[in-house]
Amino acid sequence: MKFKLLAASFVAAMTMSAASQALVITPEDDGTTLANTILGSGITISNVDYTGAAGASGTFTGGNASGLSIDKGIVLSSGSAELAQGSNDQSGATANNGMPGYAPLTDISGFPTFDATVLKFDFEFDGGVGGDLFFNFVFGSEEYLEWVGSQFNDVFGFYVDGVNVALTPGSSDPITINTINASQNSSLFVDNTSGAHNTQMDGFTTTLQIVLTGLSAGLHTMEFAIADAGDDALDSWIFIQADSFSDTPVGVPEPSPFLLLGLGLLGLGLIRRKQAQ
Ligand SMILES: [Ca+2]
Ligand SMILES: [Ca+2]
Ligand SMILES: [Ca+2]
Repeated sequence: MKFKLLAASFVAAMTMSAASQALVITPEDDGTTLANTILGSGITISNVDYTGAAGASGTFTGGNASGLSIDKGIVLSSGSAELAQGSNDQSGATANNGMPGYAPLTDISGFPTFDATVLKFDFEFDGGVGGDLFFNFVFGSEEYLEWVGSQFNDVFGFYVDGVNVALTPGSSDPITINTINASQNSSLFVDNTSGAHNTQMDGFTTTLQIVLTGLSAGLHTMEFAIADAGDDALDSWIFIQADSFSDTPVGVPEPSPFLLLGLGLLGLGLIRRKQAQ
């Protein structure tokens, strides 16, 4: 009898282990819950506003086991959040949500956008002072690799005070499937065509870190937005690390800090130009 119980426990443990070795996504469309999940130290948020189709966003765990190098956090998509779960058994997983696009993302993509999901809030540094802003993310898409270079240029933007700070490291290019892929900025790209990683995404970026230094005291606006481009099919996702939206860097990821610092400086330069206008 005792042996049987042990055996049953062993099977249960094995099952739990298998389940934990993959990305697990729980749908969530409450903007405050989403925002609080990524909120880290030194920052207070308010005025949360979320727009998205049912099931377009969620929280996630098990990212590391699926090759994301971000283990938990939130996911926003241009289709179904849960579809990013593995395995990679389709080349074009899709949810057509019938949602409108988003003009700022259309500007970035260069093509009409559809199925936009937008999370926005105000933030300020604690203590009534200025500070630095950091957060970590991964972008992935079913548009990889077939539709790279086409009008299906799925896109996202991270707008701080109205300026997109999600730029391809070392450049002023936005991050889209046309700017980070197997042939451009390939050191920042993970090709999952083979299904080696337990996620439906055909390709995704390495973990990238946003670095914005020297933000002023007082209220700032933050906006995370993602959309399909060209048509409403073939989902894309952004994964933002839990507790990483902070005044101090969390878990400094690859690639090298040098590239990431360049990203931050470019973003700051854009903000300065905007404020000077
Ligand atoms: Ca869609
Ligand atoms: Ca796939
Ligand atoms: Ca798409």
